[in-house]
Formats: sequence, structure tokens, C-alpha cells
Amino acid sequence: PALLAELGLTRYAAEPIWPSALVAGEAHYADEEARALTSPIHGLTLGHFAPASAGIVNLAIEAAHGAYLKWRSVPAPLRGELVRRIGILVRQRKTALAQLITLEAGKITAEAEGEVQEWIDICDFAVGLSRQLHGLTIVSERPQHRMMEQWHPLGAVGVITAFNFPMAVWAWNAMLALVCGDGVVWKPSEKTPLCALAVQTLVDEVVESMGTELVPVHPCHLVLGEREVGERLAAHPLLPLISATGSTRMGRAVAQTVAGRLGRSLLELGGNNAMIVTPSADLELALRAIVFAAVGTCGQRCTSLRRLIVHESLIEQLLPRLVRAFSSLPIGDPRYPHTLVGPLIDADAYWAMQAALQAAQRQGATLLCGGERVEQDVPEGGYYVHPALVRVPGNLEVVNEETFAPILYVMSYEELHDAIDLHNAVPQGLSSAIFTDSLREAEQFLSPAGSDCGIANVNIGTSGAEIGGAFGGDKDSGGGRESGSDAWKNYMRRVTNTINYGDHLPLAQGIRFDI
Ligand code: UN1
Repeated sequence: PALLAELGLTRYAAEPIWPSALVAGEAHYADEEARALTSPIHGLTLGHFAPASAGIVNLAIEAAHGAYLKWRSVPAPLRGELVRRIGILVRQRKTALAQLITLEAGKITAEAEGEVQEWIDICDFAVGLSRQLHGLTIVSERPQHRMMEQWHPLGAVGVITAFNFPMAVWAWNAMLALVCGDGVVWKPSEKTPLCALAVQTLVDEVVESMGTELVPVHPCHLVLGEREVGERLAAHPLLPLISATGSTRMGRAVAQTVAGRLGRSLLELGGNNAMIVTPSADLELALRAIVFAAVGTCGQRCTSLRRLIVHESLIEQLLPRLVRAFSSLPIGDPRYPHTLVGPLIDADAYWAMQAALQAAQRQGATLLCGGERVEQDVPEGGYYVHPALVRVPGNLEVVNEETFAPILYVMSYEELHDAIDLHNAVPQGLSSAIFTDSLREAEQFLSPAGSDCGIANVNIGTSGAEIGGAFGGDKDSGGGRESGSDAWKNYMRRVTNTINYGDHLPLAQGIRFDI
């Protein structure tokens, strides 16, 4: 109760059924059948919520579109002021927000706080950006003409997010969309509605505290629900951009619906991230990077390390050390400060992990350690597992799939070009890394003929990207780029202007058309 009070959630969480939507700061309750939400920590029920009905979803989309019509004319630096104040309140509530992430998504405290920090960081980034939404000026081929580009707000943006980053991924999208002058409708994962209610409540509080003179409308809205709600967003013509994070299967469905109406989609889908460890690698660094990337967030990041491609000369040395590291991890209640591996999100995730391990062994892999459920010294009712290390001869069929659990497949290589081929021979292309002290090897990995991922790192792991870079990957990872760099352009529309300040009307390409 103290946590809910600190997050301004008392009034919602006290209800037998939580609101299905927060639209313009107002709670809406759906008649649909409610479902119980349990915590991955101990399986205890946290509350109930009903998916938003079609009517409520439409209301939220129309509210976001209506908001955009006003918000687009507020000068961008003033839009940035809203984001600046959101960032201040997030800082004040950082601990409580992180505790809620831990409770609902099962993340350990340090990683939950890291996630809230990502929100704070993207606020700062977006505030700076609010004075830098600039276009080019271009010389014209015609005398006394000038060309320029402007970036205008795009409209209302539909944001669909996953359970594993229940706040940060929305924040990457929403904080940029806000400074870009867009409205936002958010459908979070049905596994983390309470985090979403806390986030939306915080934004609504800031909007209301600023008064209608500074912020004439509520630009952000929330709808809870399952796949059907996401489908409604994807199909709606008032959402020119759908930004969706989740599985490749989900992304493919969203992309097809959005493309059918010629909308824009920004997709952050699965990864199958690998690290190459070469003979010159600093093994101490590599070991730490491997363990954090493979077992952090219990292997449930889209950037989690799933494949380790090790030079054959290192295998004998590295494997026993990895087995030791994997076998001695503090696994348990994510609220305890010394825990490094918390629970899987739910029973389905546990069974998917078991199925993958069995398939791997059927296909010729050897389980080196882990995979089994931890039942001692962990809260009853949660799905705690020993992270698994699996020796594979190469990219087996099961290795091509992303299993959202802590399984690390280890394979060996002889020549770097073979390692790069193995690296790229999966359907996904999100994040990648090489550990090497050889400049040649590092540059080869980063070159056009190297890693085919959207993120390629040297001497750091695959996960834990900073917000300043563009985040995303290619192939089955979806092709979208969010967060830093020039990802803001996704949330705006580009307009090319040509201005004639002369008293003639020359036509481009030298065309003569005298009347
Ligand atoms: C995700 O798992 O969906 O790079 C996002 C990372 C985090 C974001 C991951 N900054 O691991």
C-alpha cells in the first residue's frame, strides 16, 4: 500500500478491478471479463483488470489524435518543458517505480533502477532535442529560389510494448513523440498493467500541474488489454505510426496490418544475439560481459546474449569457467540486494525454456549445466531457474529461434570469417559483440562484411545499450530504430519547401512552358 500511495495509484489499485484505460487523465472501466494479474516473484495475485473494449480504445485514439491537433502548434521547446518536468518527477519516484517493476516484471533491484534511469536519460535527451528538430536548407537549381526541409509533427502514435521493459521502451517512444508534437496511445503488455498505470498517472499528474496554458491537452493515453487491443491500434487510420516491441510473430502481424493502410511501423522484435570471442580477447572482461548479457533480466531482454562463438583454442579454458560462473549465481527473490537472477515472468516462459532445452538435446546439443527449476531458498510460486549453458555443434534448428529465457548456446570456430558467417546465419539481427584486442578483427566485425546486426559492439556485451544511440536491428528484428541519434525523425513528417523570391517563374529541369 505504501508503494501504491507513493505512485499515486491508491485510488486505482484499491478498486476490485483496475481501470482498463486512462484517457485524458480519466479512468475508464470495461465490462469485459477481468483477469487476475500475478507477480512473478511468488505467483500472488496483485489485482484484476479487464481489457479495454473497442469503444474505449477508439476513445483513446480519438483523444490522442485530438491532442495532436493542438499539441502540434505548441512550440517544441515548450513541449520539451513538459518532458523536463516529467523527468523531475521520475527522479523523485525512481525507487518506487523500480520497486513496482520488480514486483510486476520480476527484475532485480539494480536492473529495475537501471530501467527507470533509462526513462530519466531519454527525458534529458528529448528536452535537448526539443530545440534541435532541424531540417536542411538545400540550394536550388533555379535562380532566386531556395529549398528547405521542415519536420512537422506526425499525428497520434500507437505504442505497443513488452513486459520485459515495462517503462523504458514506452519512454523511448513517448518522450520523443511528445517533443515531436505527437499524441500517444499506449498498449503495454498484459503482464505489466500496473507499471503502465503508474507511468500514465505520473504523466497525467505533470500535465495537470502545468495548467492548460502551458499544456492545453493531455497528449498521452493508456489502454490495457491483450492482442486484440494491439490489433485495433494497428488497424486504426488515425494512428499514422505504430511503434511495436515484442516477438517477431507479433511484429509481422502488426506490420502487415499497418502496411495495408499505408501507415508507418517502427518495429523492435526478437534478437538472437551472439558474441565472438577471439584468441586475443581479454578473457576476464569477456567472462563478466558474457554472464551479465546471458543471465541479466533472467535472459529476458531482446538484447540478451543467446549464442557464444568461441575460438577453438579457448574452449577448454573458457567453458569450465563459464560453468562455474553459471552454477554459482545468486538466484532468488529479486527484491534482495544480493540477488543477480530473478524469476522468469511466468509458467509459460518456464515451459518454453524446458522445450527448447529438450529440442536442443534431441538435435545434438549437450547440456553443460543448468536448466532445472530452483525450488530452494526462493519464494514459492515463482519460476526460478538455473541459467543453462549448452554446447552446440553450430546453429541447430532450435538455436535459430529466440527463447526468452537464460539459455546460452556455445559453439566454436577456427577462422574469423567462419565465425562471422555463423554469427549472421540466423533470422534475427539485433545486437552483437566481439571480444578481441586485434584491431583487424574488431574492424572486420564492424565492417560492411561483418556483423549484420543493428548494434555491433567491441569488448562489451550485447545488452545494456545507452539511450543516446539508435536502438534496433534488421531482418527478423524488425528494422526499426528507436531512442537516440536521429530516431526522432520516425515521429515526424518531412516537408520539402521550395520558395521563389524572384519575379520570374523558371521551371525545374529547364522545361519551357510559355503560355
Ligand atoms: C528490450 O529488451 O526490449 O539494450 C530493450 C538493452 C536495454 C533495452 C533492451 N537498454 O538491453
